[in-house]
Amino acid sequence: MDFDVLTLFPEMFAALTQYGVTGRACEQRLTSVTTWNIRDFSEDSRKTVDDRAYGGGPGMVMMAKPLDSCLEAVGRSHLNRGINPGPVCLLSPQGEPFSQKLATDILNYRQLTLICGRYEAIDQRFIDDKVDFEISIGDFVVSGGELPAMILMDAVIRLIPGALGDEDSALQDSFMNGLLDHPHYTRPEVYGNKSVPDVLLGGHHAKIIDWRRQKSLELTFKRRPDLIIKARANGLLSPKDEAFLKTLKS
Ligand code: 4GS
Repeated sequence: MDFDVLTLFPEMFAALTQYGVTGRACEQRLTSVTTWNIRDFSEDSRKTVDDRAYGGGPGMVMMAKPLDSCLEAVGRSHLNRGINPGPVCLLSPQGEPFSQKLATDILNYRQLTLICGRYEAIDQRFIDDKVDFEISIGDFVVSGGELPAMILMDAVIRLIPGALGDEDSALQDSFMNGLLDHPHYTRPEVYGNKSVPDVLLGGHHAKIIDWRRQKSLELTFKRRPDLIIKARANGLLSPKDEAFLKTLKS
């Protein structure tokens, strides 16, 4: 899975490409992140990429032309290398809410181009003509699309087979089963006045699986009842799960 990223701050992506799991995936060529500086495609000597909004109001708007030219260069690079360009995605609060489900869907693309906005907004004509879909990382506003793009790529890259060590399979992650994660413990066995739950020390594998599942269900029921309803609708809750949930309601 290869990413092309249009941005005014390409240096920021070192945070993704040079550290931890995502850094290793880049090193191993399991993925590639190619950044394109939108400012390099500005037409004037001042390297302008934004202008005042028609109709007035505060904040600047990113001009369509530099974005268009930059995207065209990305397209040419794909053509030159004989690869099929995938869709163009804009990170914006107007997009579809990002989720583990979306991350697994995106993993199916060979290539994805991400547009990172800055300033107040992007000229709508560029969005209408060139953007295939918009994704939001949450109902809040950040100062640029770079962190949202990195969050999206991080969530996708760690799903690429071989990106995680064998022992921490992505399938074990919280949310792959539609529920919140259960609590985890490591050494020492007693910390302060608190001991690790007995069941985790007993070595009874089936009991441990059941305990973790119940803790997941309990926490999800308390904090995110919306996820319980979704998991039920998606057929992710067994009769045993439902029986346990009944004990929580009373
Ligand atoms: C988000 C978000 C965002 C919108 C970028 C205003 C600068 C900003 N992008 N999910 N212009 N939430 N973008 O806040 O994706």
